[in-house]
Amino acid sequence: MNDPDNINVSRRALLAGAALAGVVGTVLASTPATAEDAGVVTGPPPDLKDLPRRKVDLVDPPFVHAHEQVSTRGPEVVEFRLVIEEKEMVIDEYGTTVHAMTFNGTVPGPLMVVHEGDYVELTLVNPDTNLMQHNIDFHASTGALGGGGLTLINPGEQVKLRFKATRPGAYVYHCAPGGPMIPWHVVSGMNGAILILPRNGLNDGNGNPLHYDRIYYVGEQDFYIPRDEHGNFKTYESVGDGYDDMLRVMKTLTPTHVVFNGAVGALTGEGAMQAKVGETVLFIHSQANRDTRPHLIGGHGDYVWATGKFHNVPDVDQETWFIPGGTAGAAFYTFQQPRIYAYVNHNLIEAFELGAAGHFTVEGEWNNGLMTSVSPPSGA
Ligand SMILES: [Cu+2]
Repeated sequence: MNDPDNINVSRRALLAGAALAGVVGTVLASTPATAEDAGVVTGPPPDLKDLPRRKVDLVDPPFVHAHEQVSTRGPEVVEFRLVIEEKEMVIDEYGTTVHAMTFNGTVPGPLMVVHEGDYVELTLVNPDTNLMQHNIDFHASTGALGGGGLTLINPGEQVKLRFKATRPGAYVYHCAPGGPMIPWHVVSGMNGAILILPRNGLNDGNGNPLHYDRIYYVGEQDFYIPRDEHGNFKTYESVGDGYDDMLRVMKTLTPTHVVFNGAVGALTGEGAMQAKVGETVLFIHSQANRDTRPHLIGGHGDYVWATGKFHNVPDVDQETWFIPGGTAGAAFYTFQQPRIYAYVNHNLIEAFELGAAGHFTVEGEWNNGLMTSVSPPSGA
């Protein structure tokens, strides 16, 4: 559908502004067109017909689609499809709602996994049931605002972007449609992550391979829900109606909710992550907007790439690690004791008052050598 020699994104961005002006006129009027600023015109795409192609069906976080850790294939073109879904979502136990903007209907969007040297080929779909213009910026990619300058689409449009995965690591992707639209879309849920594994898998920095038994993707999300004059959270007819109020809350830099995977408690109870004693888990943790500091209560980070980039030697024996806003981190841990672990943002106010906490349920035998109750609580 696109002639890559002649992508005139600026004209399309202007048309989009006109088309949507009746719905969210004040919003778009204040929005510089990112794609227009990019002025991107690409040349003919490279001939990749000799590379194998593989289509991947994405799954909802915290789960991750099946993938090889050590690649048994050469570089390939890996095809993904993301459908943008604007939808009302409940984000806490009190029924507070947000008109979320999502990739594939989840907050965060799904984790994609490829290997270094692969080509990521994404079809991005903006169904005509949506109201807003969207795009995607891959921090893992190079050029054109991370692809944002080539992917701005109106409701009823789709676009296909291909980029080469040159740097191994975990990276954020997010919507970035220009100006104040960027933080608004991101804090309304429109972010996710991609994991680019080294072709021969992870290692400890000394060349010793690291293999995981399970992988979980935790996407941390800050929400800024406006309140009415009585202090109750407000609801709105449509996504655009809440914009002005939400922007005021956003500018306080004080989120009303900081949650894992879209809602307070999403990763607890039925949603708790699972493991067995002796199993190794790779946690991918992204925060597209704010700093965070993951901590596993009762466990550690055996190997941690806090900023998620695998050309760096991992830190070992970590208690808490720091992930700057706009980054996806990776941590690797082998469970040694059973029962419940809490996985939190160790700003404990954010964890226990705003929602940034999940659980691990771990099965297996208790190791008294590591911990034992010498004398249970009793009268002093
Ligand atoms: Cu968007």
